[in-house]
Amino acid sequence: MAAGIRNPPSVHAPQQVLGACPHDCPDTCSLVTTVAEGRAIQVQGNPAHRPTDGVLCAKVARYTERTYHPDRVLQPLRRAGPKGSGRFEPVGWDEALDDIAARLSAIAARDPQAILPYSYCGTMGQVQGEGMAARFFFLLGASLLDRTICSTAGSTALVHTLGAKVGMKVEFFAEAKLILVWGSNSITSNLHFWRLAQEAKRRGARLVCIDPRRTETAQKCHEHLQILPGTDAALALALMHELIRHDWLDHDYIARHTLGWEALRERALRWSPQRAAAVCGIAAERIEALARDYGTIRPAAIRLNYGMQRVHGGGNAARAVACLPALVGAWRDRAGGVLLSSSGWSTLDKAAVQRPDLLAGRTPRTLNMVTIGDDLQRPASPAFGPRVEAVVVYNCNPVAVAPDSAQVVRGFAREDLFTVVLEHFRTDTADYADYILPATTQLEHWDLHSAYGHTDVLLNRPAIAPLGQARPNSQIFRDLAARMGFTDPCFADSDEDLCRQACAGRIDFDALLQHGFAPLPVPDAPFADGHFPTASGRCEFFSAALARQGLDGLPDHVPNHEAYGSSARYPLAMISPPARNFLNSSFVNVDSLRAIEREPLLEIHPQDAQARGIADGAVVRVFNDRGEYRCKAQVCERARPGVVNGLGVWWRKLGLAGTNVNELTSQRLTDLGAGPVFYDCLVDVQPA
Ligand SMILES: Nc1nc2c(c(=O)[nH]1)N[C@H]1C(S)=C(S)[C@@H](COP(=O)(O)OP(=O)(O)OC[C@H]3O[C@@H](n4cnc5c(=O)[nH]c(N)nc54)[C@H](O)[C@@H]3O)O[C@H]1N2
Ligand SMILES: Nc1nc2c(c(=O)[nH]1)N[C@H]1C(S)=C(S)[C@@H](COP(=O)(O)OP(=O)(O)OC[C@H]3O[C@@H](n4cnc5c(=O)[nH]c(N)nc54)[C@H](O)[C@@H]3O)O[C@H]1N2
Ligand code: SF4
Ligand SMILES: [Mo]
Repeated sequence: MAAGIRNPPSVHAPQQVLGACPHDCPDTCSLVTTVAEGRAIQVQGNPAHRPTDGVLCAKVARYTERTYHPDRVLQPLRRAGPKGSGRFEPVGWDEALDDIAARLSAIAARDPQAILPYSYCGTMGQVQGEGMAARFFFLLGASLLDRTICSTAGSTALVHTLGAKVGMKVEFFAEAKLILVWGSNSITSNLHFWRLAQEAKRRGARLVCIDPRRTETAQKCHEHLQILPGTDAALALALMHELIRHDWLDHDYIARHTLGWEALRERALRWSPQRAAAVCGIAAERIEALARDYGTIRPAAIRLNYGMQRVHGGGNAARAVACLPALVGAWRDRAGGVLLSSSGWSTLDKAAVQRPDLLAGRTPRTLNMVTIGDDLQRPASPAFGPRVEAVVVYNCNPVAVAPDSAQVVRGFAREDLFTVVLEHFRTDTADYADYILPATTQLEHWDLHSAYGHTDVLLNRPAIAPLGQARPNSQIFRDLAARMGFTDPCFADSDEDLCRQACAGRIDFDALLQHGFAPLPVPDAPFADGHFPTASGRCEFFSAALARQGLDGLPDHVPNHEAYGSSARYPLAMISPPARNFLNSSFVNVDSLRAIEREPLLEIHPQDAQARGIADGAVVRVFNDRGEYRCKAQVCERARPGVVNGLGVWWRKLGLAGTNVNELTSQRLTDLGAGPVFYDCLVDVQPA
């Protein structure tokens, strides 16, 4: 039994254990796991938790299938073939940890910045995410990782407009009369919001979806504006143009609670619906009609989601959309405003858990996780610092999910790179490891969660003992710390201690122990009277902070790096949003879920397919200068003409020819937040 786990659950009496879904999903569901004879037999949604409402998505409803999967890595493995061959031999924990600690210590003696932690949100937990791991890498003085791979364009935009990653309380969407579902396939990736939107619809609300793909969500809305990828700012500015022209503005709210109105007004007046229509690839009348809805229906709520910020201008686009509610005074109503993320409401004490003070004044370099492909291949230089000699990967599968896979693979294939991967499975990334260390799943460890799509904190208690020799991430870092001679007492804290430290003086831990969740203190209509958490206290249409960085202080349309158009080098724009039954690259190896998705698909409009002689169901070659990807064509009107949808994110080794859609995506960055541009990518397609 790992030292970090106290109160191991009884292995005899059948019982129900309260937990939290660990996945990178806005819904952060409260879980009830039924355990009999020490075995988890069912994972269900907690009916007592309002945001969960007793319902789980299809993926996590099958959590036991993932936990007891025959392919779980249940003992440490050491590489026994060339990098990437996937050949491994079992090794004891002590031998593995001794060797890893010795190798890392030797590198650290030269320069600890040559060691790079690489992690993301395989679990969103405060403890098994950047908990003990953060303590370990801060004390070591390793390179810092800028965790940008998902949301930094949009979150930086929110910070520079509303002041923080905050917005409407999700439950009040049920009371809205107009809901814009903007860059979100909610049925797939935000199911519990969608249930609220359905409730609003039953009460007469109008639903409008803004998405280049005709998703299952778009089909169920009253209107669908099928814009070209990366054109949302043009649309938002044209909506402002119409709000101004028809005087559908809340002048009192604008005067008292916003900053930079005159300048924004001037900018917006340059964006007639006709001009925006040409950029967005839709009819101007559709923009005028949407402006009329937004200017005249109360309360009006916008569920903005991260799908619209994975393009060059993603930050500006999110800023433009985040300005809209202030213009019409939508914030006055608790069912009005915008929600992209609620994570900024969290009061959890992250510093107590992560202990950045262990850096003790050192300022290691920071590497952006989006450019891992190039960075692993960079030689030492004064600008870059030391060559990366070791990578410790946890909660992440970069070989599958990071852009420009050919470069990522070349980096991880370096024979002189020492790679340790903490994992549940032999993922595409684990195949490149020198050591794979078996990690516990959410059913086997303690953790604490806040959410980015609602405003509760959840506690996850272990429901079962760790399977095989698996250990929690936290314990693996404790074990390494001990072997590397780290004597700081913080490495003796148990996982439950870490949960309590994050809550101390902020969240009632006894309530968490008893109910599994507790609410954060968030007002119902947080900006009804302004009081935005910006420097000015106002909604900042004009951001002095951005202007000081030499950037545009106002939101504008920033065209894609690889903009769709007749002069472009490749003729089709490709987006790669998630397949419904996978969560990023998680669950791709769960047979019952993969059976639903069948094989990697590229949706292509009949017109584009016909022009290329592509039949429905044919295997196609999708390509650009970065690489080539084979998958099956689905000729359908989910794709608009000129745009193909390559559903993600498959494991390369479970695809048709050993690659996935990220073979085609680029390592370029967004305008704000240095995020990835997965949906800013030109390709062509041919029958294979
Ligand atoms: N089932 C499932 N659920 C998930 C995930 C998953 O992989 N599978 N992933 C989780 C994670 S990590 C995240 S970050 C969230 C992501 O969830 P969302 O933030 O909703 O993002 P996506 O699903 O990537 O994209 C949402 C929609 O944006 C559309 N889109 C693409 N480009 C543009 C554009 O330029 N403009 C506009 N307006 N729309 C665009 C896509 O077609 C897609 O339908 O979901 C989480 N939930
Ligand atoms: N083309 C394209 N690429 C994308 C996206 C896209 O829409 N299109 N989406 C992007 C987005 S939004 C995101 S957030 C990233 C996500 O990318 P990742 O953060 O890599 O997410 P996953 O692919 O789910 O991989 C998480 C891994 O963590 C492991 N894991 C889970 N829990 C634990 C644990 O407790 N301990 C350990 N050691 N391991 C654990 C899982 O087994 C899984 O292999 O992908 C990005 N990549
Ligand atoms: S993935 Fe999302 S919807 Fe599914 S159980 Fe987890 S939090 Fe809930
Ligand atoms: Mo994400």
